[in-house]
Amino acid sequence: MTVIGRDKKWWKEAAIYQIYPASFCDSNGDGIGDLPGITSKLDYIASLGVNAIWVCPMYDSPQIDMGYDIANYEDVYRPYGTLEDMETLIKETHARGMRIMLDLVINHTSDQHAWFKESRSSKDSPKRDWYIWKPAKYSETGERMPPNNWRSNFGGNSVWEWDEATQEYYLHLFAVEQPDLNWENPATRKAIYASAMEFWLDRGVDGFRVDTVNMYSKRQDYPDAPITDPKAVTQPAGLVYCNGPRMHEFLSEMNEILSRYGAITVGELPCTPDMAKVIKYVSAKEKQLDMVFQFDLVDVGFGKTEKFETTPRNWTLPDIKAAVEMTQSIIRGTDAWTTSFIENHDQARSVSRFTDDSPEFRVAGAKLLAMMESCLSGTQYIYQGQEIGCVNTPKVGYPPENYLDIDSSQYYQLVKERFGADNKEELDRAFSAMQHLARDHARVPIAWDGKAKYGGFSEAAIKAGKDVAEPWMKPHPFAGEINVASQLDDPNSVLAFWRKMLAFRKEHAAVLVYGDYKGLQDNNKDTYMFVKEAQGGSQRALIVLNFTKEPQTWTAPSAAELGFQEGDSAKLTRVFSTHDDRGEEQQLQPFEGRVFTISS
Ligand code: TEU
Ligand code: CA
Repeated sequence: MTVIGRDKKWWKEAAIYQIYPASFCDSNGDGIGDLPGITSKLDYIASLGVNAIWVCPMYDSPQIDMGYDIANYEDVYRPYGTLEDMETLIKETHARGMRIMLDLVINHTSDQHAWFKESRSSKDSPKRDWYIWKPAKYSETGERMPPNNWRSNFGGNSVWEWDEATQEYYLHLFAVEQPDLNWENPATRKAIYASAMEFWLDRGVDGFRVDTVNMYSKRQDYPDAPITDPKAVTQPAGLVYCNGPRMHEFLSEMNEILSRYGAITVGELPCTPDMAKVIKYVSAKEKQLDMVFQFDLVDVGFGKTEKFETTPRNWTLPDIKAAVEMTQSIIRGTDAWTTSFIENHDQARSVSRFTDDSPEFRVAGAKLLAMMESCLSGTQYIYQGQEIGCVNTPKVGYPPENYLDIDSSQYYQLVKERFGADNKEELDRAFSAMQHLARDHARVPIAWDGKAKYGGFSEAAIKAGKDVAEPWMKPHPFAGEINVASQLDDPNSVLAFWRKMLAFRKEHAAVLVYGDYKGLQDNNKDTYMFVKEAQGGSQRALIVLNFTKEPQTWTAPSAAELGFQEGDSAKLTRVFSTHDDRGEEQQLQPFEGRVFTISS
């Protein structure tokens, strides 16, 4: 294991806390989270030991895709607050020594954005080519057909929408209401940079999470995607439209602006299984992005051509190990940087997906995953609610009608259309998949106080004696059991564990944040073991994680596996555990995790 020169940077060592405005904290009792709500929780966030926040889209939007459909980059969605509230949030975040990142959504806008309204107004509009318009194709029998077979990210339909008025199709890789911008036009790019980036950089934001960062450049011949789902008309096309020919040229252009402000970036990088391609985005010398989110780990258990076409827990531990290897390996022997995360607003709760969320095991499961995530190299991200071990909403007591996200509701609709609204078996199969994987689970309002109305989502308004509205999404049926208030002073809580874990990670940054990763016993289906090694081999750690609800015996790896010469003796010293009682040396309790230092 050799580590090449790895520059230290504040953002590499940072833990970054992701906030979903609609569901974080409601200050005025209208049932919708808002900016003053976020500001009111900054002390809580800082107390976790995080260094920055990333706020999901809070821009003016019709909310077809919860703000990822932006109508105006330079204004705030009114129910969340005003520009002034944003200024306060930025100022107050900085006052607590934290940085603030915003979501940069520039592959597409809302169809309500002034640019698109102008673009669709006529074929001669000066902004016509700010979006991607194409004439129809016709079949032999004269039937109108879209330009190619690409499937949109939501539902199963085409990425092309026919515009009656101007008799052309426009491209939307996501919802119909999210038309893709045309990055080929330099004037469009300039306007995007000014409106979406510089406007906010000038107001003091410290960086961006860059949405769908590899989709801006499209192959200009718009080829059909290969047929991988023969029963459907449209085909999954991510591998065709991601990482297009001019991607790196566009990112260099963006980087010129971002670097003037010293802004940091983390790009969302779907559909990029080729590690050489990933490295090109995050190698320091390429000056593109500081880091990316790869999808290997969060996609574990997804259906092959459609994420919901699967059954709960359709994975084995070696799949998780292989996924982690993908994201950890990109820094080995390179000048690239990586990220460590297991949840975000597009993912169901990790405790439910990867451990066991029954009352007996969910606390241990949450701590186990916290330990895994915190011992991996790269910049660490924590999603709101992860720190209290939130779990998915259950099947009983949280019916499909409560799922509001466009991704899951369109899928459920599709199943109804395909199999009939009375096909109980198919609908139940779809519901099971949603209960396991829907994005909705991440978007359920945070329970601040299990004893208060609606889980205390609007606690400030309640305290002020206001009559509060029911949250925009139904509260979690387990809000009474899993909430912030009950964990704040409990030393055994998931919350208390996260605080200790993050402090431990900082203390051992050389090995845990900056070290090289090596997986051991990759075929073991029950226990996950990996070694971390600091630059030059000066420090080493062994992490041992029991991913089952049974006790597991484990055998210490050989000296060679631990990075020593054959025949050397390697001493293991236990320095951190998920469980307080030490238990037996060679036996792990259900979902127990341990960290050892390794010395000669
Ligand atoms: O996500 C893009 C993305 O590729 C996926 O994670 C997407 O959510 C998935 O294909 C749906 O199953 C980003 C945002 O994170 C997401 O919330 C937005 O919906 C999407 O872009 C469109 O802006
Ligand atoms: Ca509100």
